[in-house]
Amino acid sequence: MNGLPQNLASRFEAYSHWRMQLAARIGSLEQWLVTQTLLDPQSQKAINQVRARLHEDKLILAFVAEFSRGKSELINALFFSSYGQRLLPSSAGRTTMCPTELLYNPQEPPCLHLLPIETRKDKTSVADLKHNMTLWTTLPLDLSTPESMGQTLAHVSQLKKVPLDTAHQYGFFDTDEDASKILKNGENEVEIPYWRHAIINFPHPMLEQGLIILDTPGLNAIGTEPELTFSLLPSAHGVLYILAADAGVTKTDLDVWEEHLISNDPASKNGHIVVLNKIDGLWDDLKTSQAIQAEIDKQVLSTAKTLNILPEQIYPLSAQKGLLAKINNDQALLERSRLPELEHALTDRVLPARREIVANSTQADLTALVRGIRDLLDMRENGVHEQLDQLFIMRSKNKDVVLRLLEQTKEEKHAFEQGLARYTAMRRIFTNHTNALLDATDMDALRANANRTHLALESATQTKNVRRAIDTFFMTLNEDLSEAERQVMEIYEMIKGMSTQFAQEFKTRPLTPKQFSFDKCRREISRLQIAYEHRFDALWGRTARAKLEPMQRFFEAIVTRAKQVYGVANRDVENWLKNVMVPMEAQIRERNQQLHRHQENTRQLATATTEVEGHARELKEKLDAIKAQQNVLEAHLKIINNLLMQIEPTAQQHIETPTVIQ
Ligand SMILES: Nc1nc2c(ncn2[C@@H]2O[C@H](COP(=O)(O)OP(=O)(O)OP(=O)(O)O)[C@@H](O)[C@H]2O)c(=O)[nH]1
Ligand SMILES: [Mg+2]
Repeated sequence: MNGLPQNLASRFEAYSHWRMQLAARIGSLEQWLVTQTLLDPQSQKAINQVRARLHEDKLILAFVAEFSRGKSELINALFFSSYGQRLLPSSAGRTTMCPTELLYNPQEPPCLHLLPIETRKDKTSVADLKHNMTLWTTLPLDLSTPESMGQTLAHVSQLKKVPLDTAHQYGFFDTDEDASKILKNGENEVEIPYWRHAIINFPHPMLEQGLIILDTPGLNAIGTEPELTFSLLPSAHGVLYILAADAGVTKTDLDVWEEHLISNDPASKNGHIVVLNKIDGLWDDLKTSQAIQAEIDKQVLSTAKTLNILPEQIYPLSAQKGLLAKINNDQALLERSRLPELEHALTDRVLPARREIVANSTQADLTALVRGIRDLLDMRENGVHEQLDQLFIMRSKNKDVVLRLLEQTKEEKHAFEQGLARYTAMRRIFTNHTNALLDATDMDALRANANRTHLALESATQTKNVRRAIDTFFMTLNEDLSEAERQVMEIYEMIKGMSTQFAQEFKTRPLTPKQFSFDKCRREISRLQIAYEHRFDALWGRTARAKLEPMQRFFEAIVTRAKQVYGVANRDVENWLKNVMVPMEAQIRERNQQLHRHQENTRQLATATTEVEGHARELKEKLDAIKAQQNVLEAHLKIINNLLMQIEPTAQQHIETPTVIQ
């Protein structure tokens, strides 16, 4: 390294390259395992999933602030300066009127998808509507000129006038205070955003590699979609909160911070980066650069104090000058804009953190798989050793010994069959627990819980009843999770007991079944509950009585997120259930084949003992082949491990523990 930090784009490219390399290495391991018939269909599915996840990995960066702090300008400066002009509309006053996602999906031509605001009339969430693109308006994106692209993207600023009643139906101006503020001069129409959500499909190099940028409208905007708070922001890997040096930290800035960014979860706070934008407003030609610097430092300190964070978490910069400097290739201005310092923060904090998570989950999945294959090869090796021992005895050509051996293999087979019967009985109990487990976190149960809550909300006339209904919803979720955890524990203990017994009886290595935990799901649900409590007070603090429509929309956003969390938990638990028995089943299959081979060999040798020498040679060759397989497997794993442990040169030391496939 030459001491110069690489820029965001090249580091992001390096991250994508690392993912692709890892996926390719795992692909060659898979191919080799297939040629060696060491991969059962279930494990093949698992390894395929690991590869698919590496390919599809996304990094979501969200930009959050009160209106006009410069979110869109900052996105333009960070990612789109090469177009020589502003791509996303950025202007004084409210500009971005709907949450806007920038991403790239190669299956579609470049375009802008817009979801009409009218879809807010019914309760369907944006997440669900993403599966029904017929309701969206799609405009092609002409990449040939930045001007025409800019014109198309200007749609995210569109507004429309509707009667106040209609606005109410869409969830705008819900509170008494909001409604009294507008319609001052006798008008009966109000302006609302034309669109509810926008998705820009755009082949930008970083978006092609899996970056998703989420630009949001001024978050204190009246009628902000609760889904943004409950699902879009919590799924972001990095959240940038933007303040403007000219405005300072206003009451509404603080509202945004408190409602959308503060959570009691310290881990999520680490992903937040605070930007103090528009420092060019402090560039006074009559002041020395030291005096200007002192002024910026003072603002950073007071902002840190107000937000109760460390001053190091705040990046003072000028997005506008940064964009201008990049367009004009003006290095001095770029440095003065201090935009590169934010780029370094993103590369040094957000990227390595994501990489660490991806490395850890890949490692966890591979560890389980590899353990099964190692066990299988060990068992094969032991089996051949056993046969060689038998042969050794055979050499004595003592008829009694041979007969005893024949008897012994018969007994072994009988014992194995008894073990198999026990195993079959256990499978039935396993199925019962599995059903109880899947019932506990079933989507239908969640829907029923949500419907009960909706009914309770409809009959609630006071805020405290609304709160009680939603609290009950969360309590039921937590009870369901406790039941699911209990079932997981039962299943785990049962399999562990069975494999210990199996290992004792058949002298195999005892298997430790893969563990499963609902911790992630619990954390997400509790994060959702904290966000709900924050939002609830803010939303209903302003109204004396509970109102049904906004409340239902608010609650539906909570349900949407809970469904996503349950969806992930269900997928994970199903995968676990599918895979948890696989190593043991492989052991049983292998043991069965082994016994079969033993019996055959003994029988053959009992009749033609002269072939003993030739047979011993064959067995030794088999042993060599198994050893060679073990070596090739370890060589593959070494390469994968090296890739997993690869730490980027400028990454922070927080990747302390190397990931090793054990
Ligand atoms: N002087 C100065 N102006 C800036 C800077 N960054 C943004 N602006 C201006 O501030 C205004 C608002 O910027 P936007 O990017 O539209 O702000 P936003 O946060 O996206 O606002 P909404 O879309 O309304 O939520 C625009 O006129 C920008 O040109 C900056 O660093 N310095
Ligand atoms: Mg904007």
